[in-house]
Amino acid sequence: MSAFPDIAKIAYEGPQSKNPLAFKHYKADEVIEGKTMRDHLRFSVVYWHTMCGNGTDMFGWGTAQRPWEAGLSGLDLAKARVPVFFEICEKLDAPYYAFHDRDVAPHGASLRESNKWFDTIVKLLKAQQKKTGVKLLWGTAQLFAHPRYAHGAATSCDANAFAYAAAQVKKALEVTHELGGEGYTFWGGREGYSSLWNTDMKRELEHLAKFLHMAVAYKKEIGFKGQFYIEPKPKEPTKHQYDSDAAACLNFLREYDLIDHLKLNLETNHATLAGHSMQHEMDVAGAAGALGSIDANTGDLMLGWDTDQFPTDIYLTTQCMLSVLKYGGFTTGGVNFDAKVRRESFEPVDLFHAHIGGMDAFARGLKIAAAIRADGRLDAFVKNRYRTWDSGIGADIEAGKVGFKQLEAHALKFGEPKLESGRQEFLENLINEFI
Ligand code: XUL
Ligand code: CO
Repeated sequence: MSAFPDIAKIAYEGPQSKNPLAFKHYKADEVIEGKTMRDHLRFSVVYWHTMCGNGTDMFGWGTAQRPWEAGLSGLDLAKARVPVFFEICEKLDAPYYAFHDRDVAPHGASLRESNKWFDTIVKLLKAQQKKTGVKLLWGTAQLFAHPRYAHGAATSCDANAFAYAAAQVKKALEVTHELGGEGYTFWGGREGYSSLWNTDMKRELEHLAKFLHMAVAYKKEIGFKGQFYIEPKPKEPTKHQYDSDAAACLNFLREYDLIDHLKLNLETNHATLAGHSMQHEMDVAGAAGALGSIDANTGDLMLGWDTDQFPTDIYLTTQCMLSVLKYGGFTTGGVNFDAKVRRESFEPVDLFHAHIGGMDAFARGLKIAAAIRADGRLDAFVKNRYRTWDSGIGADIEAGKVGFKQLEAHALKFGEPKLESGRQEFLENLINEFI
């Protein structure tokens, strides 16, 4: 039985199409820089927003119309959502999905009951994966909604909460492995503080590192080969999240000897909350060899919180895809739509409009990024800007051949450096030639 009898599989109709339920730019089999769009973009649909989001906000009830949920609750509701979710992925031709343990199955009265319900749903997920060919990009554990995590999970002041969280991650890792997941994400929803008056920050960070080392050990023990990711976010829900941005995460991973075990899963709205552009975050991660995956969404710059909107800004998707191509493309990661439809967009069809728009925006970003690279002027400009480092004194500095004394001698002889324009506006205009 179809939940969307009026919606056919979304087809590519090209830029001239006026059909809102067609792709204008995402042509899965089109080859760009030697790889299909499908393989470059590795689109993924999230369970939490797509199936569980109901439009609730701080000021109002849910608005979403979800006919497949009528009269259902608990495990029955969880069961009913599974085929609907996969119908959406299949109709969108999205090759991947992502979930938290407690989105797909409800919280039980005990850990044992939660695990039992989770197992029931995992069987259904597995069957649907087989039927539709949709694969798991990454799994994760929800360690932030339940009151037991009010003070944190891996950074809780209570060792028993830490243990409970470990048990949840253990199970989520087993399930992700069982479902052939290509990765596993850690987002520390409550790993931070609201007040330093009651917080031993050093001890909490050490605990977080211990927790991740235990996860690395358990991953090895069960033979899970997927990639671990840590997802930076600066605030919301806590005042200060320990994993605040890409640089803070990398510093944490290096300090605690975890750098070889985790890459970053970067999210656009988290980047902007941190006061960075997504391009900045991607470059920080990419330079460290840690660009793993992206949670593709966008914030509203008029609002100061994580609005998780679908990305439609071509400028943004171009920047994202330029970074992805620059750092060699996704391997285990992908473009994961951690995004939700607006509270006012409450009809089921809005879920399709949203994902189609995001996929088309990224397809355009990919095509534009490839065109900018093929054109070569941007790269040539940057290369030329650094030319004094390619030979002579610059090359000697980079090679570690000279120190302050030789540089003083050079400066005395060379005299005043000749200033050249950075040409920002020229380059912004150049980029706009391609948009
Ligand atoms: C929260 C967020 C999470 C993570 C997974 O802002 O982005 O949904 O992506 O826990
Ligand atoms: Co996210």
